[in-house]
Amino acid sequence: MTQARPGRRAFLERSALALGAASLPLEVLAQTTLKIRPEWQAFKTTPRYDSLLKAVRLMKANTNAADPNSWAYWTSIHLNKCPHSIPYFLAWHRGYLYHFERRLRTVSGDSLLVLPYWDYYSYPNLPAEFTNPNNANPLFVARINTNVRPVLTMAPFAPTVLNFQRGTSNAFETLCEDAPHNPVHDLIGGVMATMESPIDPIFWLHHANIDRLWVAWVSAGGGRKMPATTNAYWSGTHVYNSSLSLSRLSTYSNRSSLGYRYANEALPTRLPLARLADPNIRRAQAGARELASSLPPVGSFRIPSPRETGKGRFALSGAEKVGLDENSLSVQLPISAEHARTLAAIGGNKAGRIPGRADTYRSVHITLDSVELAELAKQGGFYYELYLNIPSRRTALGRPLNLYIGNLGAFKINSAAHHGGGAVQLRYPIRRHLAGALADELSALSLSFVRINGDHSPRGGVIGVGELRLEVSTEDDE
Ligand SMILES: [Cu+2]
Repeated sequence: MTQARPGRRAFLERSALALGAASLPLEVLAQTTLKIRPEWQAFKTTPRYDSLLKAVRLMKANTNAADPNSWAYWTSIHLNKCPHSIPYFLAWHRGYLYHFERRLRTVSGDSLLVLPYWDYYSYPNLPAEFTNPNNANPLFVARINTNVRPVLTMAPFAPTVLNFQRGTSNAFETLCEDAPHNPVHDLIGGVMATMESPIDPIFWLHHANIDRLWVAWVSAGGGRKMPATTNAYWSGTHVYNSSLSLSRLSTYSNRSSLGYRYANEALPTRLPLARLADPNIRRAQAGARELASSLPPVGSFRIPSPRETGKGRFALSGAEKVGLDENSLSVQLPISAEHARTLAAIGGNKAGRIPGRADTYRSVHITLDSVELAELAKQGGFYYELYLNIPSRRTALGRPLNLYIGNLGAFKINSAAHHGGGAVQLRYPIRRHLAGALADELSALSLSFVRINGDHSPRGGVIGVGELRLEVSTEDDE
């Protein structure tokens, strides 16, 4: 299929502009038709399916990790360079998939081979071709769960999510990485829960789907906006290794620079049915009384003293040694009247003070410090949604506010451990306008870890949190 264009010359000029000189593949410049990446169910009925199997087989058989024709070469790029929880998550992976797809064509000898995507919003079960444990099946690896329905969310597609890049508020990139990206890694488990996730062939279809959701988000319009091509955001280069890179600007548009599109570029409009019946959703829709009585049980923990926890950071409340297992759990976060005033000030005029301290605090976070994974949990297969329970506040529908602040699973912990070295610390920002609401709670504020399981999730202790804290910070992150 050929996309209507102003003319071939204009296209070549635009492409030349968009691609960095160091990474100019001439065949891309010469390309005038868009390659179409299909959904797996359609892909597997085409001759391209055999080409993919052939490429994966050959690449897995090649044990020279320095050779781009080997499977290990692509895993080591992800292990060493992938940006998670930092800017360029989407754009970096777009370029990574682009280079990988070209390599699949080279290895298979099929110039028409494209990467398929796995649309789990339509087909929440891992495609059967990936789960057949036959030795000769190059798409099989050991995993924990095969159905990702419990972790899907519509949050990134909400009409209020209008910004793109991490670091802005209501940002698609931040939300989409948070979910569905992270929990799909987590729930499938096995290597997918680690930084070596590209070993699992489903990694590539998962990320093609994430890339597709980005394309769909842009084309949905409604005020959703990317940084302009002239924005400094697009200057510089994505680096994959010492000999592989791509200009950031060329990852702005899948069509005009990279020459591909997706068979379906519409945002999902609904969750698969089983998720609609999920018990956690019912809980969130309960009335005030039911909600209060159905919060996950409150554990009892030692409360650390309020104190400075780093430069410009102060812990108002918290809990020590929080252990997570197959059950959901709530942790109380009692706040002194003095510190409630600090929160109210942050919520009111963006500047909170603590008596006796010189700092001016501007943001609020939940910080999980010294997070550890039990040995059995390193392969994932589960995850937790984190909710701040603010019972005195009501949603637009009159329900008590359970504020989703993020999630926690093996993928995020493995990633932080790999990139950060040392003790793992994870931070969950709380929007400033809610700081005043936290201040109103004093003793009623709590944080819930809602455990989400698949069919074969591990039981027993999986995660240890050395200290959980409600912190204020001098950073202004909104
Ligand atoms: Cu990923």
